[in-house]
Amino acid sequence: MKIIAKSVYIAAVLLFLGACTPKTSQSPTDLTQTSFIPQPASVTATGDAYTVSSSTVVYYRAGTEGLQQTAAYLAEHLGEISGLAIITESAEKEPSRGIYLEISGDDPGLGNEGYELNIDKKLVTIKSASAAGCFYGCQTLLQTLPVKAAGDELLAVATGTVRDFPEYAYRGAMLDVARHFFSVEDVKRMIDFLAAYKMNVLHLHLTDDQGWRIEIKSWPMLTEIGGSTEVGGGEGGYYTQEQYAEIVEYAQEQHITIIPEIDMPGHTNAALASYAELNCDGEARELYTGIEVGFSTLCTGKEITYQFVDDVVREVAALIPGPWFHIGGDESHVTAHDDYVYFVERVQDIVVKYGKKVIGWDEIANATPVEGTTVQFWDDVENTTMGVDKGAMVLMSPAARAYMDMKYDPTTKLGLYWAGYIEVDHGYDWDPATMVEGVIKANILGVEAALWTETITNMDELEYMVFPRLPGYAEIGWTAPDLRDWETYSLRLADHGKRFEDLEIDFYRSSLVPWK
Ligand code: TNX
Repeated sequence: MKIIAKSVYIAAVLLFLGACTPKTSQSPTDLTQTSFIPQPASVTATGDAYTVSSSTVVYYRAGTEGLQQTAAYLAEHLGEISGLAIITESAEKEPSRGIYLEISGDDPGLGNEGYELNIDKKLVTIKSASAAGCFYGCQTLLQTLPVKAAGDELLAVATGTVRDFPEYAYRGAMLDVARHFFSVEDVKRMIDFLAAYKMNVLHLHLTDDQGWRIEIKSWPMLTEIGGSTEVGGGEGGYYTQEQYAEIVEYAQEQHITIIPEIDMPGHTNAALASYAELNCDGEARELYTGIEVGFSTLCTGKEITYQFVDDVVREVAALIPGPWFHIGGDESHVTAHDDYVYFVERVQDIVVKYGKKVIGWDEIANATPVEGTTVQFWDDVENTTMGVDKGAMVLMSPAARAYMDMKYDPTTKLGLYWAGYIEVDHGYDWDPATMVEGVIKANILGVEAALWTETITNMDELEYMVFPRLPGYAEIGWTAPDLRDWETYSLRLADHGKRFEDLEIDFYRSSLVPWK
């Protein structure tokens, strides 16, 4: 009886202790077991753990511009994960404990955007030649933690070192806000998705036959009339210049460049409906809410057209700190070839005049590109190699691999399939440097996955098409091809399923991925 009482007592004490001690069951000690996406260049483990606690401070090297914002970003996210109030502080030198960010250019092996993340029992350091690199190091650190901690879960991170740098300078996604309009809040959520996977460009397809989505103060009817509808006849919408600047700033905080696209001379029905004088016959077109392409063109022979383009480029270029301006140029099926070439050559001079570099869909290679031009490969190999022969760089967006509006398989309700079905493995398993014969890595600026929105009407639908393909495109842009293969990637992607759930991302549960 006495013995029984004693063991009950011991059991009670053990139970009590168990309830008071934070759960360490998840405490990882092998950093190489973390499912990082994109896969870093190198990960080594030292077999211990660092713990985020209420006394954790995110320090940043005093006097380094841009780092304070990144430190604040990390502290905010650590706070959200843990429920703790994590503060930031500047430091004159490396502290002995906490998390410390520093810009230091003495590691040439990492390039400008690379970083080294070093995790010790007491101290985590992230060092890079740039604030962007430190930001990527923060994303790597965040991937060692859950998106949301469960209750009193201990936030432990395995110790070791990650040394990492990107394969391509440009790692982007495109969102078509013309066919269906997406709000400022929606675009910000998309920016968060990109940032989590170290992508650094969001290309906004701002104008098309069905809608004009950016306020142009000198041509106000573009949005008043041209922004008033969308595919299917919904009410459309547009960004004021102030809202657009807000998007640009939000992206900049996460080291993402916004590229505006004004698609011309085709895909311009919304403009042609807004201003009669942009049409060769001087008659305004009806607004269009269908999904045909290739039927509209600006009047390339009229001077007013170039005044219009000059005004639009001037106003939009003034809103963006980034170097690129996208002029579209695709599917101008009703513009005569010579008129098309004449138009593109005049427009590129306007873009250069306002201090920006030209990007256009691969058709623009039919013109003689100005220096610094990038052609975006989507479908036509001949156009793309012609662009390279003429000295342009290439942005890789092969429709058959990187169009997120393509259905996953024949049962996918949303999306199109003119470029084929793109299951998650098919979207992942390709190499930009061997995609187009005659286009080698040195010609390639980077990779961009595109979401056209003829059939995508809201954020849930967007998420379903974007996830889980987007992290794959991020990895193609970031990770060297010899460190990538579908087998190991699919296992890492499976681990990210929990992250998607916690972020309330409505994703496609492909049967090819062994979700947990
Ligand atoms: C082709 S890709 C287009 C777009 C469509 C898309 C649909 C490109 C440069 N043009 O206008 O939205 O297909 O997948």
